[in-house]
Amino acid sequence: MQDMLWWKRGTVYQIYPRSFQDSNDDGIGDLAGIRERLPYLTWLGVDAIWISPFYPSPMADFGYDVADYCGVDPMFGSLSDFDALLADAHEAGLKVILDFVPNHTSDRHPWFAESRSDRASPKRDWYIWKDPAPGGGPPNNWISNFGGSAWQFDEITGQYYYHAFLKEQPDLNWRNPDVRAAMMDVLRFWLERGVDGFRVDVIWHLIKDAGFRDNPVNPGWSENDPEIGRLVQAYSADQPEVHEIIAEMRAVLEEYDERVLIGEIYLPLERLVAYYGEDLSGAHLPFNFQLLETAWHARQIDGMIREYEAALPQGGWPNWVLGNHDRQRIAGRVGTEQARVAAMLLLTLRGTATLYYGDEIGMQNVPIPPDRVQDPWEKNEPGLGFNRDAYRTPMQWDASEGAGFTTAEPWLPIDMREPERNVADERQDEGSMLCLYRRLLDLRRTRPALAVGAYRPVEAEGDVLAYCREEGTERLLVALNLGAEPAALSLPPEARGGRIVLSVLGNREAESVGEVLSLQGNEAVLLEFSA
Ligand code: TEU
Ligand code: CA
Repeated sequence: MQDMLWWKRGTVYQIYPRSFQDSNDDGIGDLAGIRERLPYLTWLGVDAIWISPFYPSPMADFGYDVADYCGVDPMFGSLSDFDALLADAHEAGLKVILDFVPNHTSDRHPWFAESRSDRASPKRDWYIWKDPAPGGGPPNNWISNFGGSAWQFDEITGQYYYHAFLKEQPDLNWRNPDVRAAMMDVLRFWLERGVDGFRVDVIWHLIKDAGFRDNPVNPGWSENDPEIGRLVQAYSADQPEVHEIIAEMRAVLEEYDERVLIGEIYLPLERLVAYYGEDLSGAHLPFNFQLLETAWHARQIDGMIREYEAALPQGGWPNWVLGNHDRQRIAGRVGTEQARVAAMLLLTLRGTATLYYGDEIGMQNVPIPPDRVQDPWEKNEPGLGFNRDAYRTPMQWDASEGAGFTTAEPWLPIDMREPERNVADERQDEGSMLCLYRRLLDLRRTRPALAVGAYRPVEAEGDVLAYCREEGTERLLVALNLGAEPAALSLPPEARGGRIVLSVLGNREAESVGEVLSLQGNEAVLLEFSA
């Protein structure tokens, strides 16, 4: 197992830096705060941290609008704070993955200032500029992911620029070789500093249709959906030429040893797996968001896992994501009881797992009073239920007023509804979500079948989902009850007489099972049997 690359056997922990730990009492998390909390992460048992953007930024989209790719925003600290964090993380055996945001810059990036200043600017073609449509108006019908036209008219030169997200986030023109070269140098800048890899923001967006054709209308869209869904994104993203760019990024990483390239991709399975690239020249891990997108029913999840496993290219390593800063908290979506089942699912499936900060203590979606809304998407399209602030609230470290996160007014409200839902209290309680996560992470490290073993589906019915994980002579069976009612699994012959290693509800360790494994409502069990 030690021969396996770290990013295959390891677990990634996503940190949203504004909300993890504030070290200087301004109510906003920072790099020094993350550094203080490294001992917690090693205690928990994760292997790598991915830190959402901390670069200099006007924060129109909370750091996903980058004004300098090679610096640190003073709000988060300095480059030397970053170096100190990286050194301590490595010392503690943790890898560090950065968030690379290549699709767009901030409108305050010096490149954009130069580009917009003059049609003859040498950086004009670094962004996507078009004349108004004949007769006026935007050049085509493309919509911004945050609502409204994706085109912004710029008075200075009388043309429109394209922005897939906010107008403060103009898209770079990745067809321009100078843009490519400049961005590859950004990767090298951080690789030289010693970072272990990148999570690449909206990687499937980088290349747009050369002819900028109108996107077709999506007949399935309804008024209560975000406006972006009104059109099918046929020409604005996922274009064949994007794979050359990703291969170029990958080649830069290959100049160094054991670095990882993760791509953020929201696409259907068959499109997603193309991002492994021809002969695996693309992303090592095209993020698999199927657990976020599939309805929480055993038969659907079972089918989805089988399809994903079957769709992987030869040699492509799987991965699973249970939460991120753009999606509802798992404990909010499926409930606190099922969130324990989800923890076992995430950490027993085959492939690299990515865990979102706070999910390990069962953090909830937090209601945000209207006067405290921060998310620009919610401000653009209010009331549709897409306020991402709800999943970005401060980490709950203890039961004190600022939750151990800050002593100042936090940038987003702290969830006070369940005072004992915090790291300090849950560490003391063996039955807590936190102790469950720690136990599962430990099993993943000590059981090769979980970390790197083969996956084999097991037939089950109703609310029960089951599969085996196998490596060498180690044989494990995972049975999860995705319902609230008791259920049973008739074990496949080879697993009969197996012994329970762990139940998410506790109290069944070492129990031996005959032909039928009984499960309480919301119970998930890991069973060991011999080959
Ligand atoms: O998100 C990309 C993306 O597609 C989001 O629009 C996502 O679909 C949406 O938030 C609902 O889940 C990335 C970042 O993760 C996000 O935080 C940024 O706002 C966005 O890119 C722009 O950089
Ligand atoms: Ca701070």
